[in-house]
Amino acid sequence: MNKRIVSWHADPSVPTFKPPPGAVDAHCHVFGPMSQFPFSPKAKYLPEDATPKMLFSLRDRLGFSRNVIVQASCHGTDNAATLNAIAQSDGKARGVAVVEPEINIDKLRMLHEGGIRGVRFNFLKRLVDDAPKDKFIEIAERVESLGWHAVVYLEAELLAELRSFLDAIPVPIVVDHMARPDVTQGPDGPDMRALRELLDSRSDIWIKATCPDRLDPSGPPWAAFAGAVAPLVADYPDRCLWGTDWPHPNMQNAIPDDGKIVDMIPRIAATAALQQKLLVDNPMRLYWPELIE
Ligand code: 0GY
Repeated sequence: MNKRIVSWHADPSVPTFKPPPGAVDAHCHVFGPMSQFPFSPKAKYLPEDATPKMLFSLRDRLGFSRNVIVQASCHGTDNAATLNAIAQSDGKARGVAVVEPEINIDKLRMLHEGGIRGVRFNFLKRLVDDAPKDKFIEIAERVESLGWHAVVYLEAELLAELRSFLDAIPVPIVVDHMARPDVTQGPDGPDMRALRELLDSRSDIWIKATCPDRLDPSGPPWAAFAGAVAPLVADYPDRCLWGTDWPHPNMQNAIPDDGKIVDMIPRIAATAALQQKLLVDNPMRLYWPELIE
């Protein structure tokens, strides 16, 4: 694993869709720069640098105002690259960290000071060596006093097996990429039904309506994704987030054009009211609640 991988588009198009003022890209990452922030020895991929400057320039090109930077698995539990990006953002970025189970409340408070508002629990075997559920619950209990939420990354097949774990999380839960449903099953397929059942079990579970490129094998213009996801956004309008997923880790064989990903938004959130919730009101409630009037 010596060759560094580029997984992002060199020249993304300017989208036709214009996001509402204050729109938040609520799922993106930074990589490195490696010279300053080396990757974890446990990293499962070795990306080229995807720097804060590149991320903020993409934000402006796509017409967004803010970013939520999610700690990527290649940086392990060292959140320095994510914190560095937040610190360079002029207050326009916040983040989600990945932490060691032993982390104490003082270190968590320091992360909070640095702009972190959530902790991520990753269950994807191709990305992490282990996912200790009991430790994750202890972390979730520890972050409750900070007002954080838990971001979980898992696959649809794991929803049933992880249900008692999810039930035991005492803070709001955000499900990355809707738990990766098979969107070719359509809006009423077993994966979407299982996700809806989870959403109906608690009012504080949110989803990211993200990653047409990852989830729709038909490729652009990602018709299966639009067909499966639009009804979900319509039925849970106050609990959906949206993000580019830039720099698209592990998508080097089908690198998406971020402008085209933004142009998906009206196909999953058809009205201005839904777009306002998806892109502004909902992410602000989780990441910048103090700015809500
Ligand atoms: C994503 C998806 C992926 C990678 C990571 O932390 C990560 O490395 O999240 C993936 O490979 O599916 O959300 O960026």
